[in-house]
Amino acid sequence: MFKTKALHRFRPVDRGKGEVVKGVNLVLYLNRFRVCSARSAKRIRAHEMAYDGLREFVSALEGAGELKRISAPVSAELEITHIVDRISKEGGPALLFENVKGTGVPLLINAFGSHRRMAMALGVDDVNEIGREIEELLHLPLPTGIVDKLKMIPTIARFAKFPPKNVSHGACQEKVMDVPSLSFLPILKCWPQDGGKFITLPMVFTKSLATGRRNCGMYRMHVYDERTTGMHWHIHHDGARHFREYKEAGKQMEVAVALGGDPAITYAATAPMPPEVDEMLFAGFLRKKPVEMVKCKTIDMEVPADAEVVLEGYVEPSEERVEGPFGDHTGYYSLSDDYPVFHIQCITHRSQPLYPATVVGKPPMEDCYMGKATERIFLPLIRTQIPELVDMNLPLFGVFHNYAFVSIDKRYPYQARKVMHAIWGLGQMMFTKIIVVVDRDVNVQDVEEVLWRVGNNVDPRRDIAIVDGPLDALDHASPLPRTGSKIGIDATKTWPEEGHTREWPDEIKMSREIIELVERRWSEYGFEK
Ligand SMILES: Cc1cc2nc3c(=O)[nH]c(=O)nc-3n(C[C@H](O)[C@H](O)[C@H](O)COP(=O)(O)O)c2cc1C
Ligand SMILES: [Mn+2]
Repeated sequence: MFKTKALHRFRPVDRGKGEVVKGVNLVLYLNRFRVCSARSAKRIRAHEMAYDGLREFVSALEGAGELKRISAPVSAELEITHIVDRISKEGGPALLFENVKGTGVPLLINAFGSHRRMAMALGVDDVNEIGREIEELLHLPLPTGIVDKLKMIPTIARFAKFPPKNVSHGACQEKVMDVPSLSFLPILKCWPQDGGKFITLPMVFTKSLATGRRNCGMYRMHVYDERTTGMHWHIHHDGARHFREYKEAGKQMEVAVALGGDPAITYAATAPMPPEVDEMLFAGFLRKKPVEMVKCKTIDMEVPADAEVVLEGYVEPSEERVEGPFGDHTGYYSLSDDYPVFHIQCITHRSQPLYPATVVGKPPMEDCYMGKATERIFLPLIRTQIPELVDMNLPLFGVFHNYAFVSIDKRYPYQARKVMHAIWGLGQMMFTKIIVVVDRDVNVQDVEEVLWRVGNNVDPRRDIAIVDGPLDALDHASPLPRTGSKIGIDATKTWPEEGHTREWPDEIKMSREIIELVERRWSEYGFEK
């Protein structure tokens, strides 16, 4: 009945037994790394996964038949978008546009745009490997006494290899522009009604005024002129949180933007890390090698040394400008709104830079695969908060925040409700507009199966929870920006304790003996095996 979908590749990660550490905070969990049993130590990936910059990744893609070079001249206005859109919908390769009209800089796009390329970007065969590794680390026993704590030291030392490392030189600073100008880059105007050109794969670096801690988030940048862009950090994100500190203090805020580098670093900028956890630490963990950071030329900020291009500048505490509209990953234009403004005072770059970009639009596009990697990598961390969670599917068409299909090991009445509320209280999962909860044996990666269960198992009045709360800034249906309602659908088997006193029928299943008998006799009936 249920078709096999590409998503089937994402099978649930086997759940280990043992103690689950509380807290999604990566630093906490890195710091709590406990006694590492010899068995687990062996299973932790030991080889290096790091790419020495974006070019090495391009070579790897090319070697794997995952890259197409396009030498025909193309325009950065709309034309590239439509090519990439067609290629994305066909499940095609990464594209390297070598001749973008008006600039001498080649443009790399769709480099993350498949499950395979996403895995390659993180140096694994399958992103589930990273999920499993985190799962194992989380299930190492917690230290109980002083001896156990001492035993942890070698484990911590092992992770100490991965924090970012400051270096004095970086390829990203081979050239310093005399007069900074964005005009040398093939920046895209993505969709017809876009408010202008947008930098679409930027790693935006900021520091907290209060703690000095670094953040790196991916926030698209509307180009106003050669030296000025928008700074589209949504209010729920860490860049905006840092900005509020500067705004309250009435201080100018230094910001650096890096483009390119090891794709694991770019991915880390998109990952929903808890506040105050350095994405560069996470990138180091992913690539099994510290991220090398180099100090900016004009501001007190460090950026990945292997980046292609770095923009250095500042954001004024009270300046705002209209940002957008922008054809967004929801498949709709996100409405224009007032956002802070980024002033570029210095640009450094490699001597022959490569410009990384993406186009978002109606799914599936490149960002969907980044989202899917996040789903797999963060599942074990989410389980530390929601231990009954068996599997989770954030379907591509759900654009990260519209839908979550989750299966749970239900052990008490109303547990599905508890899970919904836990999801709505969990970091960026709080934006999930529609949550469907099913029992543990349901394959949430099969959307048809989920909808089949919903149809059969739900009594709408009883099984639906509607709550008010924060929503993603991109939600255009909510009555107020960033605020509206969310729905949870409990499609688990309803128990008598939940008010269902009628009998609940069993699902139809054939007995094992008959299945085996028919299997044995299949060719005898005249069917092909
Ligand atoms: C291609 C792409 C574009 C994105 N654009 C934005 C954006 O313009 N503004 C924003 O706030 N988040 C954007 N995001 C999401 C954030 O990067 C993501 O939520 C990240 O976890 C934020 O990091 P932070 O929690 O450190 O702020 C984008 C993500 C991707 C993959
Ligand atoms: Mn962050």
